[in-house]
Amino acid sequence: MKTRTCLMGVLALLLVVSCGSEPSSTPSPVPSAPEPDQTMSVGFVKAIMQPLGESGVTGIVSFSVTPRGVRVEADLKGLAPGNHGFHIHEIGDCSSPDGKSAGGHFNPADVPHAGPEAEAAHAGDLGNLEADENGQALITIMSSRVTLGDGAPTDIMGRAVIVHADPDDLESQPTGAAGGRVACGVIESSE
Ligand SMILES: [Cu+2]
Ligand SMILES: [Zn+2]
Repeated sequence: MKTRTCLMGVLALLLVVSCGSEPSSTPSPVPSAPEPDQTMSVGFVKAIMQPLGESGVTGIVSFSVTPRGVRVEADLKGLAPGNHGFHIHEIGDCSSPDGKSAGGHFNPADVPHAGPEAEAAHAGDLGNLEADENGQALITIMSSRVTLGDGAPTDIMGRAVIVHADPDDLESQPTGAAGGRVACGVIESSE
């Protein structure tokens, strides 16, 4: 009787131990990180356009990342009616009164100047803005030549947007003969 009680006690102990141990399980795979939403990660990106000299041209240019490239939405006023060259320039410095501090057209691929529809063009070649009779220009441009906030050679964050006095002819080198610079703004994230 004593031996049997002891055996039962051992069995009971084994039962407790086996019940207490966690069932072995295969480790669950680490969930893959969700695709980053680039539109969110770069925040609200814009260039507040300031007049150069006495141009009186002001406005805002907003940037967002889409699956088809960077969307550029410009809303400017104070322009002479007609077309005005519209570019991203290399240096985010609008400090000089003529805007020359912004440097030349943003051109990481080292190719000739052209228009946005051309097979090859400066990444910063956004073509022209057309101002109406009231001097306002509203335009949306999609660019697949630039990126936003990714640190790539094509990244336009921190560079400058320039609006010119004259139309960009989309062929003259190296700037499309677009004349003087009438507004400048640095591309910045508000976050
Ligand atoms: Cu320009
Ligand atoms: Zn150019």
